[in-house]
Amino acid sequence: MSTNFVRECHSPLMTQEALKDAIIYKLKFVIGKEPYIATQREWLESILLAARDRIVERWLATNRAEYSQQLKQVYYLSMEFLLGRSLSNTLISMDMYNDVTQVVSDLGFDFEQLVEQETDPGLGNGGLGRLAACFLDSLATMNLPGYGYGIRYEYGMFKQAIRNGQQIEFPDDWLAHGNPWEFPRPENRYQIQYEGHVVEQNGRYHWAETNDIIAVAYDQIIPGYKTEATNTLRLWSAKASDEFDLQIFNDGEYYSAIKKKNESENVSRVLYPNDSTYSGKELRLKQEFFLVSASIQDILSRHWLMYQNWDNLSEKIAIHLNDTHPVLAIPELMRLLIDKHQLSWQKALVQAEKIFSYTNHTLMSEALEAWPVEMFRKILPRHLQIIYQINEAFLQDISRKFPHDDELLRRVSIINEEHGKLIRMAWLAAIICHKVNGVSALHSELMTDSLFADFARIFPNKFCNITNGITPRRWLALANPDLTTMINSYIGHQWLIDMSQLSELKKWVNYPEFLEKLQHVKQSNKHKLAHFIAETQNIVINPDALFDVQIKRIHEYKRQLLNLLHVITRYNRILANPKHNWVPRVVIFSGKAASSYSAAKKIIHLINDVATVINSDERIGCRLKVVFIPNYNVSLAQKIIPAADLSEQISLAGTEASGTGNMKFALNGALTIGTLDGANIEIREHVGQENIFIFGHTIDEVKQIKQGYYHPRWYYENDSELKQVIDQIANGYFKPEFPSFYQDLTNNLLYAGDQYLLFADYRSYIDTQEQVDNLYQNSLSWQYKVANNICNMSFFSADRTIQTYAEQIWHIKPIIL
Ligand code: 26V
Repeated sequence: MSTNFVRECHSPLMTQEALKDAIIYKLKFVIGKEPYIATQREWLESILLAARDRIVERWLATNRAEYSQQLKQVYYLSMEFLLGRSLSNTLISMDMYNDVTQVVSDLGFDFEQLVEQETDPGLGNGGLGRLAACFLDSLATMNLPGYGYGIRYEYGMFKQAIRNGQQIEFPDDWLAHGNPWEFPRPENRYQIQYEGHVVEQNGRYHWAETNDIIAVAYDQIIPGYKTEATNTLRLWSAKASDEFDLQIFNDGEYYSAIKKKNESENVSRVLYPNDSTYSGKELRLKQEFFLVSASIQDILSRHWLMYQNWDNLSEKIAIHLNDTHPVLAIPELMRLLIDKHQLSWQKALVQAEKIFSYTNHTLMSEALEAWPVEMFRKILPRHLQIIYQINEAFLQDISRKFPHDDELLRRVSIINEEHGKLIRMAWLAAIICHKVNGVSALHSELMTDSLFADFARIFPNKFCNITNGITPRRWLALANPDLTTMINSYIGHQWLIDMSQLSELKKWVNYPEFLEKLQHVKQSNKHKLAHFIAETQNIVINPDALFDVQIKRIHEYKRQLLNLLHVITRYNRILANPKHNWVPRVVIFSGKAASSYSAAKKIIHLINDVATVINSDERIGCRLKVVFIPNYNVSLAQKIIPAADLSEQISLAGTEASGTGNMKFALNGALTIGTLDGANIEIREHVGQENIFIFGHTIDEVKQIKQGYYHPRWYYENDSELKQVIDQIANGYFKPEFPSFYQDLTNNLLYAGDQYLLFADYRSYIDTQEQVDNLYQNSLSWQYKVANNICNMSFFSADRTIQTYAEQIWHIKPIIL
């Protein structure tokens, strides 16, 4: 990894006195409160606005530099951004953290307590949204010119609570107290058209009589770490179009006008969950078009302002599509260039092919977006024409290159004729984008072997792999200050912008003193988490126990249920052999189930029922505890990950595209127990196979099992421990008041095919967990492996990931500041 962006921050620091004045000024003149009656939240807001002022200078300077240097820009289009809280991140970026902590304490507050009041905007479902946020952080930190574009959902990811073991959902009204980080841009607004019809006149097309909505921009500053460079995340909010409201007002129908206005503003009302399937949901299609139409209009208008020329468009902009959700950007760019700016079809097509690139984040067929043609025609009639025209030209080309292969034509057509005519969005992306990448080595390989096999043959140079990464700023410096301080004391602090320097720690891994320090940091983080769990969950856990953690969305393929089978097995073993010297464990779960995903919800329910039985069984004592921490989000991840000893990454091989939690845990000194899936494989390569616990069937074995006859019952009948666990779940051991409650879960495993092969991987998982226990008993050997994980994590920095995108896909260069 090159270190060309390593530098110190030269901006003059504010004195603590001036900082204090600035905060009090904000409290008085922006919030409008006297210090002695202000609430904690009002103080927080004042601090945050004072911090924001400091970063605005850099923002304006970066924008000026970008404008004058006329560099190529990347635009990252994503339906999700999971930024997490911003205050601490902004402060470490500007090297103001310690000063602010001091000033806040002089004012009589505990900074750590105060920052807990900041809202954590949940504008994403999980890995895909968090990846987008890590990418923005790396882009800014590396001085790369980029914008994020997304939607300013009024309600983000729902808030989860657990009542009687069950998940219940509450709306996430994250804007209730306003959002001090955003800059509303009421003058940056675009008309978003829907429906209507297409009129042809002299070979030109006009989209007429449409129902329109206005998109209004809200900007947020994305600070780069210890650099003057900042970037912008622009989120769009829907506003009713003034004209059509006025018309109805004039007819004297006040209430119906208001109703219409509210309905059209629904487009940015709420984040869609990634549950069953998107297709068929008109509002989702409208939402996706809302994002791309506003963004593309904005990009084109900025380009025109700077260059008054369309010929250099692809030299000056790259647009990246985060999954298929923003793929409508392709026909929207074509439409605007052809219908509005009078480019020829061919010129517009050539530009689009150079401008767009796309990342695939899942191979699961349920998650692949396909829109019914008739619905599409109603909402976006002009875009349907454009997609048809792209498809026809493409199919003609293919039939020339691969004559007499009707099967191939049928397979690669954007229009899937088999299931009542569906538009396959991933096909449109694969045809037009000049690069398509997967997110881990295995995923990218499977992508070109399966989903895109035909396209990989047609376009041999299009497909590539860029393994995901995470930002060490949030996931180490912010989340784990004690480990950060310890690392700094050995190798200085430049590793935070050049993670390859972590390998310098290798010198120390054989020194017991180093390993003991690591253990000490972990222990202190575990105490903090134990404290948090005691306070919020009313469960007392033993901080000396092994903390075994699985936190991520609840999904059958991620196999939280397999984890639970181990928990119950362990429980049975302790009961059967109470005198044995058991290694105490705390098994921690956290994660949300999509609200309509009943199997996932039932898994949450079972985790909680198992926790209730085990935690209150006096025969077990502190040797085993099970905790489900509700309302998983970025802030909670920052608390839990630094305290983990064991990271559960146990998806069925071939199902988890990459995973990024796996990287966060390893960087924070947890050992991984995992399958050979997603980025786990590359983590094993980097940390060494002796420093990770791998179990389960490989992708090739999984394929073989799935091709033949898989008999989950056989495992059940031939493994007495597995049989006991399944019988307990099925017979109501964990729900005596409703004994048959979990039979659908067990029937699904026993009789409905056990789709994710829990039974096939059970035994090797249990045996590997035993190895985990054995190692944990020797603290130095354990910490030695921990140390080897930490110092070999440099590859998993999002800076490396972004550097690769910048060089291989976007062809962008840093701003000179
Ligand atoms: C997943 C599913 C699962 C089946 C039901 C419908 C459905 C709809 C959407 C999704 C999410 C797809 C995209 C996604 O979030 N993928 C995640 O991307 C992360 C960043 O690349 C990666 O680390 C995760 O492995 C991958 O699941």
